[in-house]
Amino acid sequence: MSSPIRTALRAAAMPFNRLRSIEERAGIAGFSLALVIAMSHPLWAHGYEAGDIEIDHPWSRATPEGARVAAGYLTLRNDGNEADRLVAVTGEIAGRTEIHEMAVNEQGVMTMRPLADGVEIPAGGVVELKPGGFHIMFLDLSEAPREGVSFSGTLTFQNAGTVEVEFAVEAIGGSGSGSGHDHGHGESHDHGTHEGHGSHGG
Ligand SMILES: [Cu+2]
Repeated sequence: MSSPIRTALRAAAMPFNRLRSIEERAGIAGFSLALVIAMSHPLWAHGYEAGDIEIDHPWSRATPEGARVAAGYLTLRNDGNEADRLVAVTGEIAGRTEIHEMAVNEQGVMTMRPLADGVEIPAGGVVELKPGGFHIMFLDLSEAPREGVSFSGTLTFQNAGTVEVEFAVEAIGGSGSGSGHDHGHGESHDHGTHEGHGSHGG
């Protein structure tokens, strides 16, 4: 008797109720996993792909009255074997868009600067664009981002090319969690410094 046949016979002899219990266990595990994922993401979390780059939850914040700029955030994961770069972004509400880095300078002041070469996403790495760090800056706004009204845009990667995305818009003070609450990690800095862009935004 060859071994594949013996394996098949052994499988056939497996009691039915044991098979069922394995199925049930897998089902419960799958359900639990789905529940954990559902609980850790807001219902409207969304993702995109461009080549080896996974893009998670592009979002922006509603702006205070009269603001001339808005920020954009998202998470980038590089599943490839080569580094890539986010080199350009567009947003339908913005005349132009820059990629910025926010950091505390030697004087202890929060500043931001445009990154001419964009942001690198190392092979196998994850880069978060988030309040207080790397972010997208929408300038020359034709329209203010409004809470609950997403706007479309594009992301261009050096290797992975261009992909269309939707930026979900949270409340003023939103943190990207979808809860609409500011959890108080000093994000008010963003608003203050971003306002400064208005002077050279027109
Ligand atoms: Cu900025």
